[in-house]
Amino acid sequence: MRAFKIAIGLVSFSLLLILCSQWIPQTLPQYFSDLTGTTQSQSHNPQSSQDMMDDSSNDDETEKSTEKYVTYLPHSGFHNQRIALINAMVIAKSLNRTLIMPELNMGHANYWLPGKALALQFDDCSRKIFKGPHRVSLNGCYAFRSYNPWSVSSILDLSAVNDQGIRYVERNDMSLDFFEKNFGLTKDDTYYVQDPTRFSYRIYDNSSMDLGSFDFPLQLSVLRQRTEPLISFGSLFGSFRLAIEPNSELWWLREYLTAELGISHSVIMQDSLSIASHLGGPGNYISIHIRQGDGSFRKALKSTIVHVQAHLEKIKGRADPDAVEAMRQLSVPDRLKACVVVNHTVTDPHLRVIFMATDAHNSRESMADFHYAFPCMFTLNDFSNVISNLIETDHSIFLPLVDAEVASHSSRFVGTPKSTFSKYIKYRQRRWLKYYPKAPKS
Ligand SMILES: Nc1nc2c(ncn2[C@@H]2O[C@H](COP(=O)(O)OP(=O)(O)OP(=O)(O)O)[C@@H](O)[C@H]2O)c(=O)[nH]1
Ligand SMILES: *[C@@H]1O[C@H](CO)[C@@H](O)[C@H](O)[C@H]1NC(C)=O
Ligand SMILES: *[C@@H]1O[C@H](CO)[C@@H](O)[C@H](O)[C@H]1NC(C)=O
Ligand SMILES: *[C@@H]1O[C@H](CO)[C@@H](O)[C@H](O)[C@H]1NC(C)=O
Repeated sequence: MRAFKIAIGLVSFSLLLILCSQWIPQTLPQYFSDLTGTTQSQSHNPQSSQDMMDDSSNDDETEKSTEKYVTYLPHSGFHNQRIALINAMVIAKSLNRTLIMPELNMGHANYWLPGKALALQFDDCSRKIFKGPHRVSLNGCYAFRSYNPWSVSSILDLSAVNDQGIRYVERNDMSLDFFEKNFGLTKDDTYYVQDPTRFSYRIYDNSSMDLGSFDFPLQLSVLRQRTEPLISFGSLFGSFRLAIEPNSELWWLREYLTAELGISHSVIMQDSLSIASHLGGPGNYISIHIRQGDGSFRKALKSTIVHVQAHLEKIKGRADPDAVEAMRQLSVPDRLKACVVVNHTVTDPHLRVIFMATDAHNSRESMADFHYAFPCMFTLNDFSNVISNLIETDHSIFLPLVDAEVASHSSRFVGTPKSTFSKYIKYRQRRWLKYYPKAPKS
């Protein structure tokens, strides 16, 4: 796949070299003319798009030329990308357009930039990064130093998208001329929705909600009037991006996709279910998520642990400090076995089996008190024999997804306030719980 991308990159790069030295500076400003504000609106020019289609004569041409598309630009961590993707799917459904889905970046997050700048950065950096057998770090592409794109369908289960009748195609190339090369769509065929700030448009479905932290409203009913074959958004990230009334049709669609769009990568699933079975099987353990690695989460670590621990302490049971102390004496592997066979309904709640998903590298050191209080609490590190396949094949980027997946198969989950990673687990855990009729409801 990488080789293929490199080849595509090289071909388009040489084409660009031939065409571009004059073309880029002259055409880019127009290419991105601002169409959302007070400036002129461009109408679709059927002539030019027809010409494009005629070049590649083929039977389903007419269908292609009447299809309308919507797309957006991704950024930030995996869970934020997934939220943006779900927002885009809801918009595509509402506008009855085919969603052109960019790949998921599983590497280090690239940051938000205004749409225009982000499109240019993707074009420039994705080409530079895949230019040779070794990634080269080049000017202006520091944010892409570990850019690692995977098609959405290789990571997430899209069957719910299909059963909702949402049409999509996958975009495997972030160059600016992608739409022209693949769909014959030029800048004249495109309506650009600009996002000069990170929270610019809030997208409304006839809702009376206020703007919150967003700058201006954008009505789906107005977007529905656009005749251009392609509507191109900048960022669609953020849980509050769509202003849709609770219990409205689009609200249910978003809830449904949020619950159903789960991780489907087979190696991730296999490792996760193996770990879940060591923990007593799906629905037979408690899970928590402690996010503490950066920014506001680092500052909030103490209060996060207090919040999570308060939930864990509420679990009913008969206090049995001697049994808890005896458990502490065992080595971690022996303890795992012992914790799983203890009859939890009659013992101390501190002996419940707990899986902790966390971005802490060594929680047994950094959260020693917490582990001491709950000796039957385990983390991914305790299953190095299971995850060695991912580590040894250079796929450690998937470890957070294994963490999330294991945590999703619990009987009860407590997460980190405000974390999108926790939100993902919460939706998935609730969804899976429906499949475990005998899971303790405690
Ligand atoms: N292994 C592991 N990594 C985690 C965990 N929680 C967070 N991380 C890391 O931190 C990143 C969190 O980023 P995302 O949640 O994807 O995106 P974000 O924009 O930072 O999301 P927030 O959690 O809302 O800040 C993940 O991609 C992981 O790299 C965890 O429980 N286990
Ligand atoms: C939605 O779009 C498809 C494909 O362009 C078209 O066939 C269909 O009639 C549209 N549906 C509605 C309700 O407009
Ligand atoms: C939008 O909301 C208004 C009032 O809130 C209502 O009268 C109207 O029917 C709604 N339109 C649609 C398309 O739902
Ligand atoms: C666990 O303890 C409860 C309560 O005493 C009892 O009803 C149940 O049979 C026990 N289960 C097992 C597997 O021992």
